[in-house]
Amino acid sequence: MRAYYYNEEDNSDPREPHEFSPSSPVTPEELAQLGVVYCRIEIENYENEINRIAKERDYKNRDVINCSKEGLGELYESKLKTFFEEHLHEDEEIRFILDGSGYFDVRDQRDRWIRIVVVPGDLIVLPAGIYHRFTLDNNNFIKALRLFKEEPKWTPINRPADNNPFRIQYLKSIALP
Ligand code: KMT
Ligand code: NI
Repeated sequence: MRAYYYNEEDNSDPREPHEFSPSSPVTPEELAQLGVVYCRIEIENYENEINRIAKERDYKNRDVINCSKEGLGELYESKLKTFFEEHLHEDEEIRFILDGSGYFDVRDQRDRWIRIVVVPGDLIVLPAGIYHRFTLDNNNFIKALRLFKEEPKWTPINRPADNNPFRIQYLKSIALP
């Protein structure tokens, strides 16, 4: 995994890297301070490992999303628009990348965007209450396994959601002592 600060001065399409030159990298430790967990799982034999994680965290459901023009059909534009709107969830969000690539952007403690590059074999956990968004990159294709605690639903709550109890709880959880 690679993560870096997102250059907001760059007005190009969100699918462009938006990386500073030179880059302003973000380490896994810095992501962990935001509650963002990341690990690598071998694609060849991912099922066992995913099953273990799902069991450990009590995830009962999953689906596979093919995020591409072919995969989403007439929902392509609207889905991608929704994904890229800054939002939070009241549950953590687990994604395992099976194919293709894309970007998850998360806000840091000072409200700056961090861009996380995801490729096959990457598993990412975004905590409940973190403001984030997702976009495809220039390859316009990602296939990801999505894990859900209960029914395959995940309701995005768009920013501003500063009074949301999960948001408040999240901010408490990342506050320095
Ligand atoms: C999300 O929550 O933004 C998504 O599920 C995006 C597609 S998964 C790569
Ligand atoms: Ni989301």
